[in-house]
Amino acid sequence: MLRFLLLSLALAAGIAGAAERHVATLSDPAGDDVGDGTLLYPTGGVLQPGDLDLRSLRIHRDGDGYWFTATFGNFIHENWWSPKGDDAGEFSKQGQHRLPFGFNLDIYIDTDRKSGSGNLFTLPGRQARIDRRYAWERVVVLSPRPKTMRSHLLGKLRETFPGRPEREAEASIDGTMYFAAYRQKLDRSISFFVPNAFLGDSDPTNWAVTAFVTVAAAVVDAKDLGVMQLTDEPSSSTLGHTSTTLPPPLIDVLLPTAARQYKILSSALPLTGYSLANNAATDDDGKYSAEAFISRLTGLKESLDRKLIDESTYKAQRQKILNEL
Ligand SMILES: [Ca+2]
Ligand SMILES: [Ca+2]
Repeated sequence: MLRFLLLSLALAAGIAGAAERHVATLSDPAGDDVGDGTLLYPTGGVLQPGDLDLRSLRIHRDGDGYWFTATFGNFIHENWWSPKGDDAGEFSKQGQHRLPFGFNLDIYIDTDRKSGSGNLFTLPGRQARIDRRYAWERVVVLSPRPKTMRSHLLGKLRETFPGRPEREAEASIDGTMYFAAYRQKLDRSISFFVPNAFLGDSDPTNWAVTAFVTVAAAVVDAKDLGVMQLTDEPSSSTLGHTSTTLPPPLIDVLLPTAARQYKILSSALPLTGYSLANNAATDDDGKYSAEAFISRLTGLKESLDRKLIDESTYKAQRQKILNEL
């Protein structure tokens, strides 16, 4: 109770913002909430264009930590979902949860700005990799089910390394991943708090962030980890697409232009982000580079080493990448 009270106070203080300092405001175009440009929304009409259309990400800080504020195209509405999904497309409220919002926002933070230093993988279910130039040290995840996400990841670690002490497994997650549990919605915006203890003492004006929005799905395992996946035809519980190859299930990537987002996602290029120092994204509109190619293979190997994918998936995906040469 005391912890809750203190956090409530922290929230109130953050919103009041007496001593807050602006770090950066990064903008994203309107109307690009279609991933690679070909995504089709689930049937049933629960999710509407604009709901997941990221417009800006603002970062500011106070004495205790950082506030991230994401603004979307539409009013952020509650969602109902069945704990195990609902392929029939019938949303009975019986046995369903009410969620405060229906999306996930992953923010991968490159705190040292050294190319290739840090992680290139993204959390399970995102089906994407991060460009070497944005290799990250910390990831902040906004999800309607933060605790469940963390516990599924922890379960996966336990399963992979059964002899490992529990504390060690928890520390390996909590040192690099933060599932934001304290957030406030206001119309089209949602703010969430990340403590200094997690982000360390690096200079935030030197960071770069790679961020994207996915549709929240029931967090039933560590494979999709709460991200709605794609099938060729959309259903009530999957996204569809009209591309010739299966795009990743990312709805909106934080980038200065829609063209760059479509290019990256349709070419399966590693994701790039925004540098906070100059409010710009690296200009990577050039051709498919050798570095991007190596980054894809490295990211894939990393996923295998971390037991996020199995050997057969690794081999199949590796072959797919090699075939593009
Ligand atoms: Ca957008
Ligand atoms: Ca975008």
